[in-house]
Amino acid sequence: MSALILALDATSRNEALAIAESTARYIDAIKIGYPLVLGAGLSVAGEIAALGVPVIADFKVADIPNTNTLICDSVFQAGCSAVICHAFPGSDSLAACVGSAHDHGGECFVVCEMSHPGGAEWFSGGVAESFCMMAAGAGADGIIAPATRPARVAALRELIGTRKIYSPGVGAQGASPEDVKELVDGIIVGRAIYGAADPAAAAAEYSRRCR
Ligand code: 3DU
Repeated sequence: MSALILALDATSRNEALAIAESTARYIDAIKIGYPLVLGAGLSVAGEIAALGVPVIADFKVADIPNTNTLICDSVFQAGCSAVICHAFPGSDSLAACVGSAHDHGGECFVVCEMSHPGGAEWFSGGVAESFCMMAAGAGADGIIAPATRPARVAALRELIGTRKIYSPGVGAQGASPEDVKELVDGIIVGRAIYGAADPAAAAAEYSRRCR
């Protein structure tokens, strides 16, 4: 049983808010990122949060510690509840993201392994495990792991223990909720919901399948 997180990668404010409103009752959080924020501005985060849905900022933050702090502080001041960052810039950069999140009463999630085919080229084979240990060491609230590779999610679950795992790759990337719903805390679905003819009906169906 898993939560359902909508990856709202629509690029217009009005479309995004309409989808957020119509799907809100079926989803547990909305993940926003560059596609929406570059089109609509960061203030859209607060507008979505005002609907009563927690907002996760997927900026895959990956810079020096000071810049990471500036980015994450902006994200939380805009009304987001969580931020997603990369581990590869190092433990000090990661600590800056976790520190900002916790200073604002929010959460920080760390990308450990990506869900697209190219994600297996680099992240698998020990790197993801290292990132997972870095995430735990930094006090992160959870990690991002690929629904497209359930065996890898299971391996990372062994390392991350009871911290949360959010998992993208369901729907357009080919994975099903049933592949990982017993392993993860949240399933991230984007195009299969926001790109559906009836996003609310699609969200209702994914919600049913995540439970
Ligand atoms: O493929 P979808 O349309 O369901 O969208 C997946 C979302 O999750 C999208 O926002 C993408 O940027 C994000 N994501 C991954 O797909 C894979 C990752 O490893 C991390 C984030």
